Amino acid sequence: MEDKGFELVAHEKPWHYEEDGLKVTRGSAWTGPGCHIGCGVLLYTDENDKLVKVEGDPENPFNEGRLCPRCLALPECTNHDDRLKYPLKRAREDRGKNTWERISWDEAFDTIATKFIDIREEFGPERVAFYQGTGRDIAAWITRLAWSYGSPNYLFGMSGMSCYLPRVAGCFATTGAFWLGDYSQQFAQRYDDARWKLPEVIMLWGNNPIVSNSDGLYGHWIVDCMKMGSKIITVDPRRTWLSSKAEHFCQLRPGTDAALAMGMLNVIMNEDIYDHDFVDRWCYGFDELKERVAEFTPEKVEEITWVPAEEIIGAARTFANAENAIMQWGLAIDTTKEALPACQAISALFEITGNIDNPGGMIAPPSILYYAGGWGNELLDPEIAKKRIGLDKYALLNFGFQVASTDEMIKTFETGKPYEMKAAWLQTTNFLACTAPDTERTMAAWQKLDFIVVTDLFMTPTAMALADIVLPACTYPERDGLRVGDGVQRGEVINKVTQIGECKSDMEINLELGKRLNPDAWPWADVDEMFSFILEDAGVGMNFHELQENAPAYIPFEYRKYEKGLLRADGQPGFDTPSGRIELWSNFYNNAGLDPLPYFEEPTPGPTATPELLEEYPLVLTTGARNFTLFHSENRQVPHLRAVHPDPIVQMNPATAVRFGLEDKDWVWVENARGRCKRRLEVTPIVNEMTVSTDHGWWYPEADPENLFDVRDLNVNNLFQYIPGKAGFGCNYKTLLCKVYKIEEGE
Ligand SMILES: Nc1nc2c(c(=O)[nH]1)N[C@H]1C(S)=C(S)[C@@H](COP(=O)(O)OP(=O)(O)OC[C@H]3O[C@@H](n4cnc5c(=O)[nH]c(N)nc54)[C@H](O)[C@@H]3O)O[C@H]1N2
Ligand SMILES: Nc1nc2c(c(=O)[nH]1)N[C@H]1C(S)=C(S)[C@@H](COP(=O)(O)OP(=O)(O)OC[C@H]3O[C@@H](n4cnc5c(=O)[nH]c(N)nc54)[C@H](O)[C@@H]3O)O[C@H]1N2
Ligand code: SF4
Ligand SMILES: [Mo]
Repeated sequence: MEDKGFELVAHEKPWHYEEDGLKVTRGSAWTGPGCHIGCGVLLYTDENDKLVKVEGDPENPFNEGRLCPRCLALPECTNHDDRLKYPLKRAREDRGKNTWERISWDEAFDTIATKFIDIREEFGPERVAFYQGTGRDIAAWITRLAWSYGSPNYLFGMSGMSCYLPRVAGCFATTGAFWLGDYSQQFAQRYDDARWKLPEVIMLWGNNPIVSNSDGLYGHWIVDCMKMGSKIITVDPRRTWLSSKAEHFCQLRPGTDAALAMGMLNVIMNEDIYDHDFVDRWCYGFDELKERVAEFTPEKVEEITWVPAEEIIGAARTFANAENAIMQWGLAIDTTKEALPACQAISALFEITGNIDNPGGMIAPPSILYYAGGWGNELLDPEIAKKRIGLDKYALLNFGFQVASTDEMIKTFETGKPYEMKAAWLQTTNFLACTAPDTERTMAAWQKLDFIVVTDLFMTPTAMALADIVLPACTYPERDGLRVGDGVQRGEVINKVTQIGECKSDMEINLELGKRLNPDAWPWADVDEMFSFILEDAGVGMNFHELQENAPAYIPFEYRKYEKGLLRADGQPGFDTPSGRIELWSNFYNNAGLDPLPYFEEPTPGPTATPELLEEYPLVLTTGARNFTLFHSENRQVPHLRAVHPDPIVQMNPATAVRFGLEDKDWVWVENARGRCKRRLEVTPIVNEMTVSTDHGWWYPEADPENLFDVRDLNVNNLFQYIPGKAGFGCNYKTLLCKVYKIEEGE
C-alpha cells in the first residue's frame, strides 16, 4: 500500500521517560472505561508498574494538555478492587445467582469456541448475536469477530439503534457522506493551519459537548472558538452553560426538533438568505422542500415547540447570514422516534446555507478505515448475509453501519421467528442498565438464549442476570491499541503500562477467539502484527512500533471534495447519491417507500398527541443528559467520580416543585403507565415549568448482586418501549410524559 503522507507532530521527549522517580509513557486514551474521543495522555507508573497518575499531554494537538475528571481519576478505576480479574463461569440454571467460579482463559475460550462451533454446525452461524454498546474501541474487532464467525447479526442494543446511527444512516442516504463540525481537528497545526477558518456561528442542537465530548469532538474546542469570536446558538430544553453564553437559546419542548428545524428552514427560504449558488449547483429538490416547510411558520412552530417565534427567526437569521457555520448536532436528534426526518430537516439547514466541506463549516471525515461500516464484512457468506434480522423490513440498515435491527431481534428472541436464536456475545455493553427499553421484557426475552458471554471491566447487572461466562477486559493503560476509527481522524496509539489480574484487551480476546472460530480470518500471531497490518492497509507508512514513537499521525485532508470528484466512486464531481447532488428530496427514501421530504410527527405520548394523559402524567420528561463524571452506567464504583454525582437525579423547575409539594433533595418516583424509577430531586431553573430531566444508566454496585444491584428500581428505561421510527431508526428515549411524587418512608 502507498504511503499517504501522514503528517506528524514534533515531540520534545521520547514516548517513555522518567520524572521524579516515576515512569512516564505518552499515549492516548480510548476505552475502557468509556469515552468517545481519545485525548493525549501521559501515564505515570511506579516501580511496580502500578498506574498512579494521569496527566494531559500538552504536545497532543487534540486536547493540548487538558483532561476531564474521568481520565484524572483513572487510577481509581484501573486499580479498583472490584475489577473482574479472571474469566468466570456459572451454571446456566444459576443465572441471577452469585455463584461464579474462576476458570482459566483456555477453559473459557474452549467452552465458547465449542459452543459457537456446535451452533454453527447444527443450526447456522446466524443463530449467534454479537452486541456492543456505544462506540468504544470496539466496533472493528467485534464486527470482525461476528462476520468471520459467519453471523450477520451484529447489534447495538438501543431501540431504533438510536445513537449516532440514525444521523449517519440519514446523512449517507441523502448526501452519501457524514458531516461533522470543523474545529481544525484534522490538522496537526490546529487553529494555526492557514487553510482553516474560525466558524462565525456554532449552533449546538441537542448536544452538550462541554460535558459529553461526544463523537470525536472535544468540548473545549467550542470554548476555544468562543474565545476567538464564534457566536453560539443552542437548541436544548435545558439552559446549559453554553445556553447561558448563547446569542440565541431555543428552549424547545423535547422531541419537537424536526418542527423547529422546518420553522427555521421556512424563515431562511422565505427571507431568501440561503446560499443560492450552492443550492443551484449542488442541491436537489429545493422547491419541494420549500413547499413542505411552507406551513411551518414561526408562529405555528412556536405553538408546537414552545420556542418564541422571534427566537426562531433570530436563530435562523444568525445561522444563515454567517459566512461559515457549524451545526454541532448530538444525540437528541437520534433519540426521537422519527429520527431520520429530523436529521434530514436539521441537515438541510447547513446544506442550503452552503456549509458543506468548507473551512469552519461541516466536513466529511476522512475515515482512515473500518469504523464506519465495521471491519471484515467481505468475510460474510452473501447468502447468510441476507439473513440479517430486520433487513427485509428496513432497507436503511445498509447505510453506514451493517447492523441488525434491535427491535426485530427482541421479537426474534421471543418468537423464534424467522429462526431461533441460540447464543449471544456481549462486549462493552451493560444493556439492562442502559441501552434496552422495557427492562422486564428485555430480561425475559434474553433468558431464552442457551448461552451468553459477557466481556466487561466489572460485574454488571447484565452479566449478573444473564451471563454464563464472563471475560475480564482491560482499561486502556493495560493494553496496546490503535485508534483508527470514527470522525475526522488521526492515527493514534494506546500504550500498555500496567497489568491487572489476568485481564486481556478486547483486541486480544477477539483475536484469540477468532483464531479458534475462523483461523484464516485472523492470520496474525499477536495484536502487534494485527495493528501493523491495519496501518499498512491504511497507508500510514509506519508499523505499530514506529507509530508508538511518533503518534499522532494526521491523514491528509482537503476541503470541497465534491468539486474535485473525491466523494464519488466514479471520480465525478458531486455527491455519492442517485442524483449526484445533496438530496433535499431523497430518491433513496422515496424508493424505499418512505417520505422523500422531512416531516414532523408529534411524540407519543406527549401533551399534543395524548392530552388525555396530562391529568395523570402532567410533565414532559427528557432523559440521559450527560454529566461530567459518569459515562452511562460506568464509574459508579469510582470514589472521586461517584462523589460528584452520588445519586440519580431528576431536575425540576422551582415553581413546579412548589406545585407538587416537593423539595430539593427529596427522594421521588418518576413514573408513567409502564413503570417507574427512583430519583433524587434537584430543584433548578435550568428546565422550564413543564419539563423534567433525569439521568440514565443507574445501578448501585454496592447493592446486592442477586437483586441485580437494584437496577430494577433505578432504571429510567423501565418507562420506555421498543418503538422505532418508520425507517427502523430512532426511538423516543428523550421524550415521554410522567409524574413525579415523593417516595414514602420505608419504600
Ligand atoms: N434513557 C436513556 N437511555 C440511554 C441514553 C439516554 O440518553 N437516555 N443514552 C443511550 C446511549 S446514546 C448509549 S450509546 C447507550 C450506551 O449503552 P452502553 O454502551 O451499553 O453503556 P453501559 O451500560 O455503560 O455499558 C458499558 C459497559 O461496558 C464496559 N466497558 C467499558 N469500557 C470497556 C472496554 O473497553 N471493554 C469492555 N469489554 N467493556 C468495557 C463498562 O464497564 C460497562 O459495563 O445508552 C443509551 N441509554
Ligand atoms: N460524561 C459523559 N460523556 C458522554 C456519555 C456519558 O454517558 N457521560 N455518553 C456518550 C454517548 S454514547 C453519547 S451518544 C454522547 C451524547 O452526548 P450529547 O449529544 O451531548 O447528548 P446528551 O448529553 O444526552 O444531550 C445533549 C443535550 O440535549 C438536550 N436535550 C434533551 N432532550 C432534547 C430534545 O428533545 N431536543 C433537543 N434539541 N435537545 C434535547 C439535553 O438537555 C442535553 O443538554 O455523549 C457521550 N459522552
Ligand atoms: S474526554 Fe475526558 S474521559 Fe475522554 S479521553 Fe478526554 S479526558 Fe479522558
Ligand atoms: Mo451514544
